[in-house]
Amino acid sequence: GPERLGPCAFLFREYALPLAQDLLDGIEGVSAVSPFRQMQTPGGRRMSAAMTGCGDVSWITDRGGYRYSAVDPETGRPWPAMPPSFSGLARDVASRAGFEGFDPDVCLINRYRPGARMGLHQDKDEQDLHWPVVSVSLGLPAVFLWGGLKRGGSPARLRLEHGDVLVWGGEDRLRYHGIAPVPDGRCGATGHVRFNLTFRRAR
Ligand code: MD5
Ligand code: FE
Repeated sequence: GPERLGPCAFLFREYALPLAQDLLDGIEGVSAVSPFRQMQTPGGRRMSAAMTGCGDVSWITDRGGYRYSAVDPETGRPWPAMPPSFSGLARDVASRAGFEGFDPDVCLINRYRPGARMGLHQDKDEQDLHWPVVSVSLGLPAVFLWGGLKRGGSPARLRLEHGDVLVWGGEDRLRYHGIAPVPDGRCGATGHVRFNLTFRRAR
């Protein structure tokens, strides 16, 4: 069973391992249509993690702010459809964590090369925060930073490895979180790269 990280936060170690090749093939297919890109923050900085996405909408950031968009601004086209292996995994693991009926409409795909990171932030651009976030780690290990509901204090550190899956819901849904700079290494499945799939219900 999962490890409990909080009242409503669960870590399913290696849950996605049997599906890893399907998921990596899905990432390949999505990124062939909507390529990975390093987006700009509203403050004008380039994010070190590169992103793409699939589903009805995906999350974007530019000088105009953070938001969900049905159109990929790089291609001017809708985002690729979510592969069935993606939505099936998200639905199954969410129900194991007690969220029956989770039907994600977005999968944001983050790509971290060595040195890339993600600063502490909350995920709060979604309309209905009672749905959980499901997060799948693939490739190089990374240290997940995991704070409280308010900014400040030193976050807990949790090593995430290839195949690990997290579910954040309920009172843990709005925790500050981030990824420490990814150390260089080599993963048999992905080479020098970490991917993270983040499933959400945005609308
Ligand atoms: C990552 N991505 O590893 C992380 C995993 C993002 C992002 O943070 O926004 O793309 S998602 C971890 C997460 C999601 C929602 C809530 C919490 C953690 N939490 O309450 O700690 O690329
Ligand atoms: Fe986040």
